[in-house]
Amino acid sequence: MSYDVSQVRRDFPALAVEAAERPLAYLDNAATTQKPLAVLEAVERYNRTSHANPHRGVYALAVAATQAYERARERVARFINAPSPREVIFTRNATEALNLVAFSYGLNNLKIGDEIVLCISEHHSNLIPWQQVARLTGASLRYLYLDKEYRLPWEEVRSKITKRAKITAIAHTSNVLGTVYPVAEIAAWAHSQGSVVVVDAAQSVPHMPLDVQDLGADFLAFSGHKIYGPTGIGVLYGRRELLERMAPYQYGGEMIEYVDEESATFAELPHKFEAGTPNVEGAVGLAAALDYVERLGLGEIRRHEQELTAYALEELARIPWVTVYGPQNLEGRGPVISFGIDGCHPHDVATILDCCGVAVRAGHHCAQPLMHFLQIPASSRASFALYNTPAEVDALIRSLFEVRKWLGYGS
Ligand code: C6P
Repeated sequence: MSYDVSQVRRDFPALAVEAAERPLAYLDNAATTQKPLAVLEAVERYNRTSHANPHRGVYALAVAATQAYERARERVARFINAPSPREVIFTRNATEALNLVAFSYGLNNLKIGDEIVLCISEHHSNLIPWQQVARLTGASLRYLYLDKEYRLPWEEVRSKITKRAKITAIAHTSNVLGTVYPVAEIAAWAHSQGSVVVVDAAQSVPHMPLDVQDLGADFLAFSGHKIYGPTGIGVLYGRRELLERMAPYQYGGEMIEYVDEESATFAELPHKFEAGTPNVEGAVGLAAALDYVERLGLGEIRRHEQELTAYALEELARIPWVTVYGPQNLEGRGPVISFGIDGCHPHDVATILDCCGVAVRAGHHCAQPLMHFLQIPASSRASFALYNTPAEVDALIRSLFEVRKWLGYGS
């Protein structure tokens, strides 16, 4: 059966919301996605029937909570093809997962003379933790720069990831440009130089099948709320051998083995990295979201989102006062389109689009070094998800003409 987007939309109650007296065109999915009924119901069911503090009680309800939480971990492991659920650590979000790697692995394994290699398009969450760790250890940062087509030249990879590189931390997909970086090839090269590879998959995991083993990721991070799950739950995958050597990131309840007045020993993986009462309902919701996405099929989702992206790029290319910041064709790009409109500030663009019932994000998108590199202060950004439609692309394009009119241009 072909992908039926109108059927899919019925699964998402939030899409029925109106804006400016018309159906809202929600095109801010790179920021966060809406949740299907399957997720809302799974969270409610858990709270109604199985909620207790996991891993602590021996009574039946606590066992049910523990099982729900650990089943969710197994679900995540299967989704990303992690060799073991022990390599899946639940965090608050991708940001916390990346901080965990930076401060638990990076801080203890870097020294003066070592290099941390990042791409210039990194989100602040995969950049500032490394800046801080570099400051604390004396390691230095090295950036991979992009070409005029917003792609990463292989020469940059080859010349910058050298034997000095101890960590290569790169987003799979840029949240601004939509560029999908060839992570498997980069990881193979980085490993040949002796570097550990950290993949920020926040913007790729909702849009393509992802396999941590095929990618060659030593660590991989993503957030539940960008893949139709709840906020407040994220994932860090880490290779067991590395996680086992790492110190805990936070200290407290349930991450210990034995404690006396002066010292403590720590629990096995993954609990060593999950101090305090975890977000069980978040994990349950995330597992339901992954089930939902797999039921639709990531291949089908990707095809649908690529059609929308191709259509939007084609329409935007026809408008002389629009500049798209990102690859112009579908090859190696995701469903995120940043753009500028001549003579209009991106915040004005987003505000007027809101008056037309179109939700997009404007600003630096937590990627200020990229903005400096592109020599722009900000951009507007439309980003698509599995439930968006060509009619919503039309609404965006139509409304851009309104923006120009409101701001005093003829067309
Ligand atoms: N980008 C955006 O609108 P958190 O906030 O922890 O869930 O995700 C952080 C993050 C990390 N990496 C990338 C590539 C991201 O895009 C994001 C979040 C959102 O672009 C919010 S700033």
